[in-house]
Amino acid sequence: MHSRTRPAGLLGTLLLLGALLLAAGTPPAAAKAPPGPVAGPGTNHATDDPFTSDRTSWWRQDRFGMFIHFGAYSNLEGEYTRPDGTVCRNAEWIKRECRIPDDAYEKQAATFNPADFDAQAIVKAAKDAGQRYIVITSKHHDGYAMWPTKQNSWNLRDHSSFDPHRDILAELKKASDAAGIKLGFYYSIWDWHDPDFADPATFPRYKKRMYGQLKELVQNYDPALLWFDGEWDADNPTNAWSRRDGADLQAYLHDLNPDLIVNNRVGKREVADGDFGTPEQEIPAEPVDGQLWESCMTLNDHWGFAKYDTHWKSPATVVRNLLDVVSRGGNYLLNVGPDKRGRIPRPSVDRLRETGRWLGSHGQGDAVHGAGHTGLVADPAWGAVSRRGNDLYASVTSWPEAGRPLHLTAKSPFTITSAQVAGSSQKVRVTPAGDGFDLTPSGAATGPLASVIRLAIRPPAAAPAGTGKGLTAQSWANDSFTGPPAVTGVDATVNKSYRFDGSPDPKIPADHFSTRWTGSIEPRFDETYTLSTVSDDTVRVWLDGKPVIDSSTPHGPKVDKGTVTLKAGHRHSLRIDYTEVTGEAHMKLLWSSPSQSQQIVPQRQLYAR
Ligand code: FHN
Repeated sequence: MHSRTRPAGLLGTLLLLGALLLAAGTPPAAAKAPPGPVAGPGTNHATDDPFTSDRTSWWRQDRFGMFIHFGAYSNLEGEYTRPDGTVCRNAEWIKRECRIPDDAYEKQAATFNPADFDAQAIVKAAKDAGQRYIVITSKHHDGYAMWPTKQNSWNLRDHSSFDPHRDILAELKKASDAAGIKLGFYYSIWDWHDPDFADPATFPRYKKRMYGQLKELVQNYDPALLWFDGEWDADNPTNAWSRRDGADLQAYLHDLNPDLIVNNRVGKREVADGDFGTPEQEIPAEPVDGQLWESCMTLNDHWGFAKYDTHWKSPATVVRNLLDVVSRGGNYLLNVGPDKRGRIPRPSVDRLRETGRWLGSHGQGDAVHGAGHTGLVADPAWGAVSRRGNDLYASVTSWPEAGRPLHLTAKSPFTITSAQVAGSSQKVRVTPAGDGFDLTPSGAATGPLASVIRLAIRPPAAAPAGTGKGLTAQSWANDSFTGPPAVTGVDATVNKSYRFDGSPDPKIPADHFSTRWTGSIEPRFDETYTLSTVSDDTVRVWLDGKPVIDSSTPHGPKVDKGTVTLKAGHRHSLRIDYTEVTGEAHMKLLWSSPSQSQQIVPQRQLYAR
C-alpha cells in the first residue's frame, strides 16, 4: 500500500512556504476574483428556452439516467468502528455523521483502491437498464476529488492506493462516448476538507480552487452536464455560498461551454437557477411550473454504498416511478453506489436489468424515451399516460378485471383512432364515456411490471404557426414606468435572466428599472391556456384588457400563473408590466395547454401590436 500525497521535496517545500507567506500576506478579501465573463447592464443571461432548445434536447428525450455516488466514503462501505469499539453507520455522510477525525478519515482514504472499477461494465449496466445518461460524483461533501485535480492533493490520484496511471473519470468518459451515453458530473459546493471553506474571510480562496476544479472537469472531460449539490446554508463547516455566487458560476460555466446543462443547485434551488429542478427521493404530483425537472432517487436507502442496506426497490416500483415521472414531464435519475472496489452491487444491477428488459420489450420504451407530459388527459389512478408525437401511452399498473374499463378523462376534445396493447394481439374497445373515454381490454395484462396500451390519436385542430416577430418592449431607468421610456424596441420573447448585473439595455442600470411589453399573443389551439411568469421583483399581466396575473409585491424568483381561454389563430391583446427594484432580476413568460407543452411563448406567436 502506498499512499501518495504530492511529493514535497525541498523545492516543493520552498514553493509551498513561499505560497503560504504570499497568501498570508494577501488579505483574503483581495484574493483575485474567480475568472469569468464581463457582463453588466444590457446583459441577458437567458440564451435559450430549456423547454425547447437544441442544447437540452438530448436531456429531454433521454428521460432516464444513472446516478453514481462513489468516493472515499465508499471505502468504508457504510460502517465505521470508532476507537472505543462502537460502530457507526452512514454512507456518503459517514465522516460527518460518525464524527470521524480528519486524520482518521485521511488515513482510511489512503487505502482506497477501486481496482475493479470497470467503466465499460458500468456503462453497459446503464445501457441495459435503458438509462441514457450517467451522472457520477466527481467530488462529494468530503472534498475528495475523483480525478487527478491540480488544485490540491486530496484526490484519487494523490491520496489513495489506486493505480496512479488510471483516471476513472476519463475511463467513464471514454466508455460513455463509445456507447452513446451522455456523461455528467456531480460536484458538491459544500466542502468539508478544504481549509479555506469554513471561514467567510478565506472563502474566496476556496472559490478560486473550485473554479479551477470545474475548469479542469469541463476542459479535460467535456461533460454534457454538471449536477451541483451542497449549495444550502449549513454549518460545520459554514457554507457561505450565495445566490450571487450561483449567478457568477453559471455565467462562468456558460463561458466555458455554452452547451453545458446545469441543475438548479448551482444557485439556491430556485426556479430561476440553472436549467432544471431537482426534487429528491420524491416525485412531484403534477408537472412542475416554470422549469424542467428531474427526480433523483436511491435504489435502496443510501446514495453511497452501505453493505448492510438490502432495502432494494422492486423493479415494479422502479418502472412505476419512471412512468409517473415521465408522464409529468420529468426525468428520473436513479442511483447506484459502487462498493470500495468500484463494483456496482449485484442487486442494483439485477433491478436495473429488469427495468431495461421491460423498456426493451414490445416497444414499451416508447412510453419513456422521447415521451413526456400530455395535458390532453388527466393523470389516471390506474397508471400513467405519456405522449410521444400523436401517440398516447397508457401505462397500466392496475389492470382491470375482465370486461371492466379503464377510464381516461379528456381535457380537450381529441379522437382515438386505434388502441393496441404492446406485446398482445388482444382487442381494446374504445368508447366515448362521460368526460372522456373508456378503454376496455379483452385480455390479461402483459406482465407484472406494467402493461402499455398505445393509443393513436387525432389531436385537436391547430391553427397554422404564427408569423409574429415579438412584443413591443419599453424600458424605463426607474421602477415605476415614470416619464418617457429610455429604450423602446421589439423583444422576440419574454425570456430574461438579468440576474444581479444585467438589464434590458446598457443605458438601463441593473437595479430600479421597469419594462412594459405590449402587443398580442396568438394561440394555435382553442383551449384553456395557463400563462406562467417567472419573475423577480414584480409582474402584472393583462390579456384582452383583463388582469390575469398580479404579483406586484416585490419578491425573489417566483412562479405566478393565470388561466385564460384562448381562440386558435386569434390575436389576443397582451400587456406585461415588470419591475426590478434591487438585487437579482428575472422575467419569463411561458404558456401551456392540453395540446401545448410548457414552453417560453415563442416569437412566432407574439406580435408587436
Ligand atoms: O447531501 C447530499 C446527499 O449525500 C446526496 O448526494 C444527495 C443526492 O442528490 N444530495 C444531497 C442531499 O440533498
